Amino acid sequence: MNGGVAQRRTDGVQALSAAQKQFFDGNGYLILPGFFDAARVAEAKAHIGDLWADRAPSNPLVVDYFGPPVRAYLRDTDAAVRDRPYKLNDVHLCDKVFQNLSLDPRLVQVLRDVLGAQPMACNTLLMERGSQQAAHFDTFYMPSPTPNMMCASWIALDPVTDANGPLFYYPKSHLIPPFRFSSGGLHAIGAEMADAKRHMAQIIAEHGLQEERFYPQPGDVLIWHAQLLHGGSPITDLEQTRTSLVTHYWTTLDFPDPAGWVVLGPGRILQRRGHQHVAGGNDTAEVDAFVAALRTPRKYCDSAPPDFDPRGYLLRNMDVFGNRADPYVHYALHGRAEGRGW
Ligand SMILES: O=C(O)CCC(=O)C(=O)O
Ligand SMILES: [Fe+2]
Repeated sequence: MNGGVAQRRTDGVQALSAAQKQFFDGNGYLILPGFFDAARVAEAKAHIGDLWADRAPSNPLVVDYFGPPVRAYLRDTDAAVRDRPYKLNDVHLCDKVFQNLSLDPRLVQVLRDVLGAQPMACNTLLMERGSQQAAHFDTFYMPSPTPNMMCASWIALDPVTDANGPLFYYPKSHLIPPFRFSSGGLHAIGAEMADAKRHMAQIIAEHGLQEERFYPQPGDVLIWHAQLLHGGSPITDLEQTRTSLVTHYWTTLDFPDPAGWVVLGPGRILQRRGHQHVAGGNDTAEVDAFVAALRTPRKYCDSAPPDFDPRGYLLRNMDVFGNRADPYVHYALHGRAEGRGW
């Protein structure tokens, strides 16, 4: 694992050397030790309490936990949920402290080196405990329009041990041709997940992939490739927090229209999109407001069938609306091949 550790440069700039880039390309991940200092880590950790304390109706944050209910507004969620594994969605859309971690100026430089393009944060997950998530490819959930033009950063805000559910990953798994669903794409089709699971078990056995675990200190960062097989190990001690921020990045190559970006500063771009959807409210009104605010890149509007109805598409495919995906973009990239209607 040491080979994946990037050396810290003394000039304060952390862009990748040729050897580091080569390591990432060959192994599918890279570790950046001590990337964020203790003050940044302490600020972020303390700030989570502020997010939970904000009970105002205007707090848009949505939390997933092992329910029921599984998904709820943070403002409506019992504080006791904080003591169990949960994921806070897309805090980067509205919170400066976490935006500044996900899109730290030095981090985006590293990501640009890794991607060979301008990164654009598309999703974040803030957790205070391990995810215990089974092995997966992130492309099951959010494949970039152009394959492999995607990566993720995992920022440690706590020390990680075997007891608090370390991130695990299979080096070099990104080099194996990915599993394709019946659509021909990488986006998961629920009914075919059993086949995808068999595929993952098979490539682990056939390629002799060896699991590695990430045992960071606070402030360490791990970056992984779109197609790196990874997940969260089981937690054996729920008392130990494992605070971490995961950010997934696409690139502006896939979303070239600046109307779809929020620019925080040079090279610091996040995708312009809404928060996750909590079912049970007034879905129709929420879909209407979302559709009215769409700023779809022209090429996706032009590619839709003449009778395509974005509102009907979202109402019929609430999972798409749940991710606040642009209906035109989603249909062009996934929905058409998946046989989705409107
Ligand atoms: O932190 C973890 O346990 C896994 C997170 C993960 O796989 C992700 O957010 O893509
Ligand atoms: Fe993941």
